[in-house]
Amino acid sequence: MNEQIQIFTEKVQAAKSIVITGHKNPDGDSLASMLALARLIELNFGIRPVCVYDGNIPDALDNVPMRGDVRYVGRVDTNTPFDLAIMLDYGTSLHLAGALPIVNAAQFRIEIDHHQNDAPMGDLCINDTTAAATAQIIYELMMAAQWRHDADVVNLLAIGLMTDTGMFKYIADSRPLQIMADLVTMGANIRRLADGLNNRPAKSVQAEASAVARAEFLYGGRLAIATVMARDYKNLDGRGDLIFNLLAQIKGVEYIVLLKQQRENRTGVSLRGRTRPVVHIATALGGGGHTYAAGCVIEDRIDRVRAQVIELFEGE
Ligand SMILES: [Mn+2]
Repeated sequence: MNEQIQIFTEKVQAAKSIVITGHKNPDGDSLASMLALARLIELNFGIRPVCVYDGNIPDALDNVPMRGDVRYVGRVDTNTPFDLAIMLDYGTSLHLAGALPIVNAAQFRIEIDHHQNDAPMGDLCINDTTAAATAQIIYELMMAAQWRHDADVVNLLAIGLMTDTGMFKYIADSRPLQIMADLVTMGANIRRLADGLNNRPAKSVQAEASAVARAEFLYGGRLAIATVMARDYKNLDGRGDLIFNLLAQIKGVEYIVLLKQQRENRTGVSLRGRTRPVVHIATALGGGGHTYAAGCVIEDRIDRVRAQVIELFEGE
């Protein structure tokens, strides 16, 4: 990490303009990591990076510190290329979506990520697939480099860890808890931060609860399928986490599928496995993701996609 910090420092010091971006439709880790790193760079190098996103930011993240500092990609001047682009929590170039041209135009690229990525775009890669969140890698960088930080940085890193680990339910080792303990010592207030994430419009919670109420259960109750039709699709906040949270509480449910009718001929498929992998199913459908959380978008009608998905789960 020391050599990486040295290159990082040189590149940031040499840059007159810096852009930070992450995956489309930022989640808590992606958004909080961008803002935390931007603040760290401002505090330690005296230059203010521009944070850019594509897609939508969920209402649940409205209370995240510095939320107003992130700009929609369509509102960023792309005529002058940035000296340095930093990609965080992005997975693959595809997920950068509208921010990809900005990244491609930059003179130098640094990526910091915990996703598996077979084709990294960074000239410098600070990647760690064992990290529970990108916020965890930024914390490690901050400590190793002895960067100055403030309350916003501490709270942002805490939010990244809390959201990406499902409040520490999905951790593989004790490191995220050790880091969280440090962040609490530095002033992060878990209760206040967690409550700040409870910020969703009623219609959004109701749309997801209704999808749960209408869910179907197949293969002896091991596969739960929830469906959101086009009229309700706009009311989903982020990825429909509530749907997964509720269905995962049902005895015997092993796999959860969320089918989203984005348009007449376009269906989003999100897959979750409680203890068994689902990524191979997503891959078979032309998508990908994490071992237990994966998905894809298929240019086809929802009823046909539903039949295809059910068939793929036969034998699971
Ligand atoms: Mn992440």
